[in-house]
Amino acid sequence: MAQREYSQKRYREIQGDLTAAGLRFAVVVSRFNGFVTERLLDGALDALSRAGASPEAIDVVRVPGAFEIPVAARRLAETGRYHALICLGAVLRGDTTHFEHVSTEASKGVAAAALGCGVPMAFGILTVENLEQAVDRAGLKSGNKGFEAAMSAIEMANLLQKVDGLSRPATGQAKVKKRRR
Ligand code: INI
Repeated sequence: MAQREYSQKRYREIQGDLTAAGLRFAVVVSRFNGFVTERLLDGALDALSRAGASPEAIDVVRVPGAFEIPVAARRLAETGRYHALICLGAVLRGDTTHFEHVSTEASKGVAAAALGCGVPMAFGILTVENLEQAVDRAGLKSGNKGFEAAMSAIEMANLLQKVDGLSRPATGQAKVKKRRR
């Protein structure tokens, strides 16, 4: 944790490193629009391996569609096995309002699952207008959102490990309820 000087103030900066060695991850990936989600998975696995995660520390879990990602992610997190999860899916707008329901529930569900169990869950679920936009974000023109999601998961896993290691001050303890683990 580096000490930085900024103007007159001194403070301690806490942020997560981008190393995955010694950490365990689950990647939850939906089969729907598999042409796109398999490329997101490739990107996520590339990021994890380049950051030093060992293959034994990565579980890939497949679900039917983006709607099913939150419940699987939550159940996986509750095992206590993983330092972070990476949620990958692709929701493409169609002719009906189905898109809105699936994308809203997937995003709200992942956020609620992460907050509910305190395990970081990176959001790598594309919500796009068409296949071209999806492919662009799955390794073509606009990078690979699976790779980016995995990097976020690595950073958050490291950050929360540091936060969990912070000590309480001897006096003047803040009145907060300790999270149950
Ligand atoms: N699931 C997706 O992952 N992407 C989509 O674009 C999509 N659309 O548009 O229908 C989709 N639907 C399936 C949904 O996620 C569930 O699997 C299904 O409703 C069963 O619960």
